[in-house]
Amino acid sequence: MKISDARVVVSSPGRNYVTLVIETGDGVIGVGDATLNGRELAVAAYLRDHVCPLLIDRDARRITDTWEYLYRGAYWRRGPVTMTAIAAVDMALWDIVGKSAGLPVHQLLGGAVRDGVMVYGHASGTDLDALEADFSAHVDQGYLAVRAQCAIPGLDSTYGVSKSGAYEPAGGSRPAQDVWDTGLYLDFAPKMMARIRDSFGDRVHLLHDVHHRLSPIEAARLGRSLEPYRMFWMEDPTPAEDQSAFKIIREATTTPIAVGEVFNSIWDCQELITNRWIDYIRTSVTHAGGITHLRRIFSLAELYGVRTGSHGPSDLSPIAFAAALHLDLTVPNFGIQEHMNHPAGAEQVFDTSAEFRDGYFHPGDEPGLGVTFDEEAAARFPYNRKYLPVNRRLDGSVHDW
Ligand code: CS2
Ligand code: MG
Repeated sequence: MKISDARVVVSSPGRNYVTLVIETGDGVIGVGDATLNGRELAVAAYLRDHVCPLLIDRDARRITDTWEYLYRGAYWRRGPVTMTAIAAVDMALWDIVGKSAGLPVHQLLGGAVRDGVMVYGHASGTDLDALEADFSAHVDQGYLAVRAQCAIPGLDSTYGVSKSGAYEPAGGSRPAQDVWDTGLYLDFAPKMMARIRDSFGDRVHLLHDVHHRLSPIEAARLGRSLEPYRMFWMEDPTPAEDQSAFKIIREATTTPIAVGEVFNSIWDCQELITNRWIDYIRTSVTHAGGITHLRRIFSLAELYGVRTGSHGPSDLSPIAFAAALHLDLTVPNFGIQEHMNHPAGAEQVFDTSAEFRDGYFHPGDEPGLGVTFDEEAAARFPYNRKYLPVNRRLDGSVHDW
């Protein structure tokens, strides 16, 4: 089953996506997501100029060998661009092998250990009333778990909150400028969770994303202040690369911790997992080397009682979401899967067999990943450079966004 073609499609159906299409000589087509929000063209060039030529005439069934070849053969390894490129190849090869075997990828991965994949949705609001209404709408849609984010009184803009319509962080031909103040946030965050628990009780899993913004001791304080609200997790409390910082947080609070969406390899999270400093690992199928590498991360996590909580925002394509669901269905230490609706227009390019029912997703039993990518339709949505915001403190200095 030789690879005869590998092509990169950069398109913007509702938002920018990078898709890798791999075709075999006998006409089997596999697709992979290569989207890196705000830096899409870096991955497209890495794939187009350096990886795709190496794929031609390789056996599409040698998924692990291809992964090793692209990871070790580049010499320069790890990092978001490299690992997103490798991930796209990996997803596409699993898709091809599934299609040629007539099996959904979850059956190639050992089969389902659960009937469905519990997901969490994103509720947000410009104030507590609006947050409560959006949270209620998600509960009404059947979500068993919902993330809560709210504008911080006194700050003009806050991560995770849209002033109109669906939240999309990447916007503008230059980075938007958000403003941040840790004191205002730390005072307000417990009020957010109190409002949700007062209105919905403990029956809905409650999650919150701190988005890398606190120092370790501030994160310890936040975790303590949220303990009365039985959080499912607090996410990215402090910049993830400072792994030893999590020891400080862990020793101060029982609020569960989720980290990993910015990680690209098992080595990025090895210390966090083996020290049990986190409860959920958030690495994504697109940014952490694909199904092949994510399986390894999840297996390491299983040894230490860490569960999965894969990143699944709208800036990963429906291909990535489907690949995540296939893996989620089959790992024993599954925790939860993030779900955001993809923007209007994406359905004209991506057609997925994944279905939502009563709080759970299932990828379906179509051969491969179960996602069809329409290249002709994609050509109707040209790339449109967008940047993620830059965050500045009240004194004007740059802070983590
Ligand atoms: C966020 C992401 O969903 C999340 O947990 O951290 O949406 C993140 O802000 C985006 O993926 C950045 O592109
Ligand atoms: Mg996050």
